[in-house]
Amino acid sequence: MVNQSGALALRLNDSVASALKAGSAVVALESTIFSNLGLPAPYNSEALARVMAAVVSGGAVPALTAVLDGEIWCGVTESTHDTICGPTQKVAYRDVASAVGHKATYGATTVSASVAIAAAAGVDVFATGGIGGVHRNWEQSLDVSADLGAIAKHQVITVCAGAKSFLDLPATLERLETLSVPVVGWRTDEFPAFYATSSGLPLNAVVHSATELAEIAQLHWSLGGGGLLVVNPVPEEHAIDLAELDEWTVEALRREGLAPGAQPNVELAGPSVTPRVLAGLVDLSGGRTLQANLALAESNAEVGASIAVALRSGD
Ligand code: PSU
Ligand code: MN
Repeated sequence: MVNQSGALALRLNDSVASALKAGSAVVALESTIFSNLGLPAPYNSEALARVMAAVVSGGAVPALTAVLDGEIWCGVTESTHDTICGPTQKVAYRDVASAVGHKATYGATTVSASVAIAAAAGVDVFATGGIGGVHRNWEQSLDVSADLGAIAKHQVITVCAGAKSFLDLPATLERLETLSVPVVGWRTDEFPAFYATSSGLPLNAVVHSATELAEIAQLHWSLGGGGLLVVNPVPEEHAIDLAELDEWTVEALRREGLAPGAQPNVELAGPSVTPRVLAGLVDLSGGRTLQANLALAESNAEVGASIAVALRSGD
């Protein structure tokens, strides 16, 4: 996968290749949320279609990342969408090289892998649902998502609805501060809690427009900064009350042996935690977290497209 000049060989579909060549707006997307590890079928295909359409209607080209047949893609072709929505292995940043080496049929990229691939392709905006972060009980498990380090490292703007609500949100914000990642509220001054519009945790940066955000990003980059995190709350009509969400979360974590004080379930440690807890929440909420997940992913794609467009017009 490394060409003769030593540069990484990335596969791009035609529309992404032309957009990058023309210097027009592109928004990278991850594949894990659309795979069997993210949303259950048939909602994953619906989510993929809605997210792609939202990027396009926002005036940008979607670039869905994945490892397919041992090749790294930034903008898979539409013919692979059924594969994308199917069974897979989770490929974080550290796993990309070995997935290529082992010629993985389908490796679903997480946030950490996607921002790295986006940066390598020259794409400066990435949209997802919720990022990984510091897990509750981190004192015992040391489980901190690689998403945070990758966001800090690459000059890519990540648009999300905050970090997944079953994480330790105050600790996640502390970690982002240590990593010097600006956390910018999209028309909000509180850190959103994924399915809930607000966590009660204050933010010190708020923007009301894509132009404003693009200016902050350019300045951060000219100071040698890495990624920025834009946090866009779930659309109001799908928002779930924080207290109710917290009850379900405690129960979903308990089911996985992850409640505070419980012995961690070693079998479930690491990358399989996120999919299992998300599935537990869908069950406990009677599907409401699923609808919220679709709506917030679509909304983040729209915001991402507007930022990608604003970054181009400021050039
Ligand atoms: N948020 C979701 N569903 C997901 C994820 C996040 O609603 O499937 C995935 C993303 O790909 C994210 C990853 O990068 O979980 C983080 O996993 P971990 O906590 O193992 O780093
Ligand atoms: Mn983890």
